[in-house]
Amino acid sequence: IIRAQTPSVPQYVPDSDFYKVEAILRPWRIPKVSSALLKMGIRGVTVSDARGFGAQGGSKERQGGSEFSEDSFIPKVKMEIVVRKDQVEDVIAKIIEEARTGEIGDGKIFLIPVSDVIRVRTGERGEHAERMAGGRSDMSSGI
Ligand code: AKG
Repeated sequence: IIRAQTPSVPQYVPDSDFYKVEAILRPWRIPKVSSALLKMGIRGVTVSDARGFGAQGGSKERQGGSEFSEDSFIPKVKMEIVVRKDQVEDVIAKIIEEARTGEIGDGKIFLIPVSDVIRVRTGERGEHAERMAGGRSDMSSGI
C-alpha cells in the first residue's frame, strides 16, 4: 500500500547531510536564543559581532530621500550553528520563537548546505565530527 507521506524533513536544495543555520539577530536577544538552543540539546554555536542593514538601509523608519551612509550599519550578532538536516527546522523555529519582536530589525536566517564537518582534535568527519558529548543524542539517552 502506498500512502501519501508528508516528509518530516523539507527538501532543501541543494541536498546535504548537514546545514549551517546562519542568523543575523538583535544582540540583546542572543542570551535568550542561546539558552533555548542549549535546552534543546544543541551544542556548537558560534557568535560574532556584526554590523549590518537590511531593506530599511539601517533606519528605523523609511524616510523618503534619506541616503545610505556608513553610520547606518546597526550592531547585530551573527549566530552560526551547523546541524544535521533533521534538526534544521527545530533550530529555525526556536530562533524565531526567541528572537522575534515583530518590529523592523529582527534580522534574518540563512540556510547553507555544509559539505562535511571535520573535528580538528581527532580528524573525525561527518556524523562523528558533528556529534558532541552533552548534545541532543546524549540528552535523549539520559547521559
Ligand atoms: C534595516 O536596515 O533593514 C533595518 O531593519 C533597520 C532596523 C534595525 O535593524 O534595527
